[in-house]
Amino acid sequence: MSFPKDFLWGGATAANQYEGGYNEGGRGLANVDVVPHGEDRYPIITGQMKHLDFDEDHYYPAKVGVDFYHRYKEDIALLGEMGFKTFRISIAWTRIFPNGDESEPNEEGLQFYEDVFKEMHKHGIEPLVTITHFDMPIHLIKEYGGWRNRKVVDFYENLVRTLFTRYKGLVKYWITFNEINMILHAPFMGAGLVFEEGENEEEVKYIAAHHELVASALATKIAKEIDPENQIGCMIAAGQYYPQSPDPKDVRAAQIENQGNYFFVDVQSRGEYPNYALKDLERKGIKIPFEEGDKELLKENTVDYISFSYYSSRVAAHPDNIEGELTAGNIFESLKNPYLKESEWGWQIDPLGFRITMNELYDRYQKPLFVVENGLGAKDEFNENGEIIDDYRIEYLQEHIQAMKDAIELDGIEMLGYTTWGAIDLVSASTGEMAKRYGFVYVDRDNEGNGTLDRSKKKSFDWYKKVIETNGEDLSNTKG
Ligand code: BGP
Repeated sequence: MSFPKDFLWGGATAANQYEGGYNEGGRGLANVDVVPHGEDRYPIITGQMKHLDFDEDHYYPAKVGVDFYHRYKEDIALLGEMGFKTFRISIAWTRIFPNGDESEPNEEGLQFYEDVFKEMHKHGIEPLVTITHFDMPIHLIKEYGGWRNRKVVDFYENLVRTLFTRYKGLVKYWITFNEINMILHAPFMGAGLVFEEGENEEEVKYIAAHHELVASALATKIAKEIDPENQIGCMIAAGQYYPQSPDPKDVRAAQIENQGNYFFVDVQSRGEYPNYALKDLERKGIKIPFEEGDKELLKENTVDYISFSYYSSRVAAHPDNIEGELTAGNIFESLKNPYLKESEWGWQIDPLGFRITMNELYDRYQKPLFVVENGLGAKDEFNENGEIIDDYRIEYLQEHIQAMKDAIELDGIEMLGYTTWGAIDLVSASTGEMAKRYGFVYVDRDNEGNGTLDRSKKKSFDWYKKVIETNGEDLSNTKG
């Protein structure tokens, strides 16, 4: 048997794409609420366009998400039926602290998640909780400038202390920041950053990153103080960069890209800034605002496990060597890999790259890995019998689960679990579309917000159920 017997099979979601109920239960407004669907989304999530309020000209998909807020019992029952061992959700910070800087939490928000966690346990599902998934109170952006401001560390501390205290015994697995490296690529989503004209954007991003890294270590410390059973993970958007060719200049370009991502985990898992980053920041004249005690805090409070998302590998080349075109892929830019096929959204598909990425991470940190996002975003259509036969999704998952099995069985990698992205269809983070679906469960809603929000099972529902039942031994699928 390759998968450990307590392997955590499940699925993953995020409040801003899933939960909705944006103005209910005393909730405040968050950065992700005001991110619209459409062509302005990208300049907004990258911090190039300032857009901190709703307006009449845009449609805002996060307001309703797919209404987990009202339908959590139905959803959790469906996941229970599939045999889920774990379910990853994130906390909407604004449900707990509507503005972010209050001293007392909002009881209605705390109660909501308590109900959700209890419902999961009723179905034998262990919660996996992301504390911040592209999510922060808009007030903290308007008043403090987001994570560029050190004060936000104190507000985050207040949030995590509240969560760890209230959910002691209900939640064991935590992730401090979703895809922390996304701060470099989508800084408004990742850290509430909006850039002023002429400012050194890279410097602002690294200052904000330092604050998040300090906050993450602080959360780890508090989590253990409150309950030593707590397990804390860091989380990156992973995907190994390959060199475009064996030209050492391309190999070096790929190494630099990889280090750019691993930087965050190096700090969170090894407990200190790696030398390559210190040197690079120094050359660029970027000063990290270390305060007294930061170094010790980072060193003494490293994470228990390494979690990550994996959708694709990437390709890098030295600027003089670039051949071919860029391809889409989880907000990062990458050169197109001619050896790979791609999804309808141009994300390239590379199951062996998944095994390569797991090996890189495990060799580097030697801590258990937790795959907390993986999956295929695709358009789904009902056939004449009213079914969705999503063999393309099953095929993607089969190949990736097989790669994970190889990593465990043949490479000896320790793995805690695997949660597919968007187990129930939800809003896409990069495009704001509903048409880009990942789920085993279809949700009746379109890109413009029409639809009943009703849930229905896709073919992959029964397939994943069997995968879980056999602990990953039976991945077979009868096509059609
Ligand atoms: C990751 C995010 C998720 C998610 C996923 C798929 O970056 O952590 O929030 O949405 O990617 O991306 P998309 O929704 O753009 O297809």
